[in-house]
Amino acid sequence: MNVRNIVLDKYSAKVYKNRKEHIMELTEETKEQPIAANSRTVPGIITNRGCCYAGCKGVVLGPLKDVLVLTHGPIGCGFYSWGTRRNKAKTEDGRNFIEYCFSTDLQEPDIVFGGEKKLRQAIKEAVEIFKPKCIMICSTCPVGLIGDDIHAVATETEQLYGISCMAFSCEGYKGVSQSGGHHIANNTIMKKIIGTNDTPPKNKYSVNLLGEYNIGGDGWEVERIMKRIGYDVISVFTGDGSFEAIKNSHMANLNLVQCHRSINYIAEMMKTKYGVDWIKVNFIGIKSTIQSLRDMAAYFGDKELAERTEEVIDDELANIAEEKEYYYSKLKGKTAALYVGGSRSHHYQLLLSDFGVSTVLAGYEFAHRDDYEGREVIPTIKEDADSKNIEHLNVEKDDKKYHAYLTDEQYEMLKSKIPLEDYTGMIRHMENGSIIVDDLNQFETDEFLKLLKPDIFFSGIKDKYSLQKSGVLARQLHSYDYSGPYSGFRGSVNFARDITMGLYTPAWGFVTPPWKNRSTLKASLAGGEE
Ligand code: CFM
Ligand code: HCA
Repeated sequence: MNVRNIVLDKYSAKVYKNRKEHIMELTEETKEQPIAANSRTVPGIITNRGCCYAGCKGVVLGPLKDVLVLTHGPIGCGFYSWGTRRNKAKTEDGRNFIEYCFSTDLQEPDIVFGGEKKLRQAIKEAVEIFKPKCIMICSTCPVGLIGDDIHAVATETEQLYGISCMAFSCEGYKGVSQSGGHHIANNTIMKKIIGTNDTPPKNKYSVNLLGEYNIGGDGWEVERIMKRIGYDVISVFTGDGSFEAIKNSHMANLNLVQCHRSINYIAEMMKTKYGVDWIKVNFIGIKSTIQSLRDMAAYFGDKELAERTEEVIDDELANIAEEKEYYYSKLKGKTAALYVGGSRSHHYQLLLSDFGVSTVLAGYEFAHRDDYEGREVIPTIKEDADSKNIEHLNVEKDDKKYHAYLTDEQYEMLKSKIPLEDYTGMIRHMENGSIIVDDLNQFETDEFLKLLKPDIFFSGIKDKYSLQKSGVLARQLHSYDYSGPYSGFRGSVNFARDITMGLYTPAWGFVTPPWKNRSTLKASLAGGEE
């Protein structure tokens, strides 16, 4: 029996029927088959997924440093999304709200009698104390259930205080994961922010970096390289990003999409409305970074830019050459399992392969089929009640602000050479014999661990400790275990250093958990005997 079936066989018939569609053992044949994704977790299964509010407030909006993001809900939602994602930001013009946790702290009486009064009061306090230019109100589950009209309060706030205020109905239960929240955030950023300021870029190599959240300083490392080459980075969505910069983002000539899962909606809508082309980039991994920089140069089609790109690549490579070789010698032949949100499990496999590490299992928490199978499958994805529940914005061409950098002929010519409006799915880069799992759960993690025995398991905070207790090295690919940056050239050797340290200090393998050599349950008989 293959590894996939050994794990699936332990399920009841009902769960088996559901989970078999989400797990794939790669062969020439299965490679072409669809994988089930972006659907509800079976109730009762311990999933690692988060909620819609996490995707909207935590992921996309949270990093905007000049925006006061106000959680309308009980305090736990705001508190547990406070600072945990490590999206770093430098203060500009004296405003940086990302270290704060703003919440209306709803209590039972507010749930019974309505929370709008409290929301208005919180906004009043926030305006008086912090004087923000923009407030974003994010609602959590109970707010949706009691029906507070956060959108009306946002309109009222704009009139009353003369600032921008936007409301996001991103109640946790909406959709099946964080993914719905990304979409909700994208829609309002598109509707209300992009295109509201028209300051011209400094040069024609003007770009926005989309889907880069500056975790552990990744975005800064990418910007450093791009600035060395001569690009004008107009805005970043949204790591170390700002409301002010995003207003102007439609003025750029090219959108670079790092995490397509969380931001592809904006990339598509900006192309339709403003004519800004987008390409898929990946600054995780040495080969991937080089390829992305070359694709960018090819897009602009300028000899000088292409030469400068090669100069910078050579110099950056020379700076890491010695370390790269050393870590390659340490890591070559090791195996890894990766389980992260919606794009890193793919990106990091490419970085691992730079150091000779192969992947035995990879999965996503909330990816859609295109993230696994490639963008071309989008027209074949069936909508369901949950996906229909998230608004799909239809934007139209803005005749005044539309600007296309390429002619139609240039576009067609480049389309076959660089990933213009395209990304390949993760499966395309994986070897036969490896396992792909959508919405991996605790039971499957334990089972696959025993069968595949990877040297290292990359995932998140929820499963990290159980992995370590099984004697396996675990590294968090969300927070980087408080290290980083891992992007670009320098980042790749930081990453290799961290996993080399872990692999050559196999502390977890030496620990015998208490349940292995003594009973952890104690009870006494009625007579007092143990
Ligand atoms: Fe994109 Fe992200 Fe990810 Fe994501 Fe996330 Fe994240 Fe992630 Mo955690 S935006 S999909 S919703 S790359 S927060 S920075 S690490 S699950 S793989
Ligand atoms: C989120 C945020 C998260 C959680 C990380 C983890 C992050 O999904 O709400 O589970 O370890 O990167 O901070 O993905």
